Amino acid sequence: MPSILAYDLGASSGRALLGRLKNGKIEVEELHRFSNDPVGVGDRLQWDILRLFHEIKQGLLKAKHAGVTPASLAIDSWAVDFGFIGRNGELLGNPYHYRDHHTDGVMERTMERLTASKIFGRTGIQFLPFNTIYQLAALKEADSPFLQGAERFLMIPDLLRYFLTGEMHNEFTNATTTQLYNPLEGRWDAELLADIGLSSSLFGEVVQPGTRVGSLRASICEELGIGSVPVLATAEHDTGSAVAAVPALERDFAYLSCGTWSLMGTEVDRPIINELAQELNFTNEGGVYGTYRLLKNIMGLWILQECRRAWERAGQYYSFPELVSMAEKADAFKSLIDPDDAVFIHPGDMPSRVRQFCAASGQPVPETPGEIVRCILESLALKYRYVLELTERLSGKSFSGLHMVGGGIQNVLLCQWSANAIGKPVWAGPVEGSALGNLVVQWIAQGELSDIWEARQVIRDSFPVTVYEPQDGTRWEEAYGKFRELTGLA
Ligand code: LFR
Repeated sequence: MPSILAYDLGASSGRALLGRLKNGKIEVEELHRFSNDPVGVGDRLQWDILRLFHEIKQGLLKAKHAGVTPASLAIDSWAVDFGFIGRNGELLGNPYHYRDHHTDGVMERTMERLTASKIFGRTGIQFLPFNTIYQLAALKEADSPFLQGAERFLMIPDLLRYFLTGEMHNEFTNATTTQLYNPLEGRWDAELLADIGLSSSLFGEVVQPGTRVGSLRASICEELGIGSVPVLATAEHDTGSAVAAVPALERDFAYLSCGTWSLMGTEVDRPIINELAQELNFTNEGGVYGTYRLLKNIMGLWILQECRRAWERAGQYYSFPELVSMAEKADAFKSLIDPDDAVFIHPGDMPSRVRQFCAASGQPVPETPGEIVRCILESLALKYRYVLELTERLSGKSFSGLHMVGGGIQNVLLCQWSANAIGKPVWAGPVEGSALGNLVVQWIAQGELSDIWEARQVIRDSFPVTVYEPQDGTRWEEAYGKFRELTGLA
């Protein structure tokens, strides 16, 4: 069986995985892993896109050294971010990081001008201050020279694919996250684009996951000394790939894709665009094979990752397992935060922000790293319960448990506490959700797997799922009451 290659780029690290289908099971080999370090230059926080492209080439070289010519490759990454291609076919500037401050206040202004119901009604996408629409509106307001020179708009995987193949296409799952794509009409929303003063000509044909979108340019094959490889579009939004890989057997399942972000929701056949969805600020991101992800972004392990970086800057290095073990020893439910408070979005001194949140809400102030991490993880688990209940209310489904996928499930304390908080079992696995979703979409395109349900069964047969049964119900129930009171979440 030939091998295929999946690149999965997260906000803090990327990896290249080689996948093979053998006797109905998936075998994966991690070829290459690298950090993704955003770089602050002047006032802007930017992605080091050329470094990422370099790492993609390293993945190809490692495949060559392993004696493998992949039958195809595809790339998925975080959503919403983009770059522009100019008249000469070159990238204009580095893509900005979605956590950059240039969008401060832009969402509020745009919502007022266009109205929230128009934006949501035409896109079904939740309001997040860093959505592409607000990033573009911010560039427009700033009269950005990049925008002036732009001929084409490409999102991160589109861009890296373009570097690899020389061909420009916008991929569907990622395009929907811009809040500029109209799923009801099945195209970019020309009216919203006009509202923010952008020409539709920047936005190209939208291709579905599984489409062949070129092959490696001759210059890359020559540089690396390799043969040409077909390049496919997969579910290029990492969350789209992660949900494609949820090893569910039942159609009505709830998932939590757990990484830098926690994305919780359910898969639906058509977008749910109504007043309740808008009021609860749920999203309908495009998925594979006509599905949509009715979900909500929860701030996720970002707060913990950012605390760890702050401690590191202060000269105290803790590994994640160390932090989790310190949290386990700290007192339970001393103080709680709303992880989705706007103070936690931007990079910075996160331990101070957690302390300030607790002080301002009249709670004991967590001091030690163990106390802070405990506060973050308990609060996340409680927020999961809240969002799971909203998902049930909005979708009209009821869930017997929760599938958790992604790197965050290596945090067993979080998995157990999530089960405790929701009072239902958590089924955790696989860890490499996005990369596996990326691979199975390629296999379906090649006819190696018949459809997404066969793919989910094969993933289930190939990777372990750890079951966490809920414990300690009464204490978590009490804590949930306290959490809702404190955060004002009705
Ligand atoms: C997760 C993710 C989320 C998206 C956020 C920003 O990696 O793709 O789905 O809301 O990153 O792009």
